[in-house]
Amino acid sequence: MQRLIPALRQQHVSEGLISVLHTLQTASKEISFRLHQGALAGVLGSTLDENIQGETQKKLDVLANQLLKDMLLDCPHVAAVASEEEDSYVVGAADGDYLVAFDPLDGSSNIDINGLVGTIFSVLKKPADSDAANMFLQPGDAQVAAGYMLYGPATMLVLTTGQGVDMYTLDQTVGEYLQTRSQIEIPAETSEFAINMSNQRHWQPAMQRYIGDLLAGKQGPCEKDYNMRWIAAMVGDVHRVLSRGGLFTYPWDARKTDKPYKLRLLYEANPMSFLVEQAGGLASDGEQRIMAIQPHDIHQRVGVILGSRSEVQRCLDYHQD
Ligand code: AFP
Repeated sequence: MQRLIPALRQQHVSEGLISVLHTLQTASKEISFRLHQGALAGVLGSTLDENIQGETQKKLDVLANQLLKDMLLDCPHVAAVASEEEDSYVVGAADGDYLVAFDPLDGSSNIDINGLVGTIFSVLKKPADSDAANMFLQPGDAQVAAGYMLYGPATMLVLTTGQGVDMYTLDQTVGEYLQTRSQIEIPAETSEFAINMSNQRHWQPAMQRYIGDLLAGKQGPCEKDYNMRWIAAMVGDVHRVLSRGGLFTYPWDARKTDKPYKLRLLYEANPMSFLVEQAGGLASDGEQRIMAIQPHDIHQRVGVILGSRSEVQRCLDYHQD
């Protein structure tokens, strides 16, 4: 099985970008180790602090964020980083040519129940012209690499540099990511969907109609029975979609008038959309491709409908009607 760096060189990825990706995978090994120590590492539970999202920070959120920030800012190719856990971006190497946006530990609410969590990352080129304040505000189509590390029974790295999606599994005996699946293709059809059903009464009518028709099964307009999964960690749900197909959505809902969306564009929706499109799926906010959205803020949130092409299109058709 091929190791990560030779596989990236075989794809003619630049040495600068390889250096950034190598830094990310190195940080992930430390995060994986601490997570797999669980309570023994004394890092479970919450801090007394809140992040800019107004969310209580878990100890591992802070640890993962600090580790990734320190290591990336020590990489000569990284000009700046943006993190879910940081109010604003943090400047790195003056002549670095890459920007890295990341969610250090997606699925934090799963940490204390030993559930799936992961690190999501998105890599952009530092624009030559724009002023520093707006350098991260690039559409997802501008990404040069994206992926996630999934800290599950196996620690996995799933990655695209625009040449398809490859999956690597961490061989704990030698501390190397080895390629275990390459050129992932998401099945166009599926009978599996992922949504937090407890929000059903708060969705827009189109999503209520769509999900209602899925639940109607064989006797309904979809003429087949569906299964449902909800990991409450986007990284776990998207990994299932990449691995066997499915539709994942976190749509608009009316619970908080000032915050109708949950998922963040720059370091959740865009990187996952890059992976899904590279694997032959669709990723939309309900009206347009997610990667076509022009960001206005590094922490902006967006609706997400992604996965198997035919099923996402069916959902979008309900939103067109
Ligand atoms: P946390 O990181 O705060 O646990 O949120 C995870 C997440 O952003 C995304 O990974 C999940 O898909 C979604 O939120 C789960 O949200 P609900 O807890 O509302 O189901």
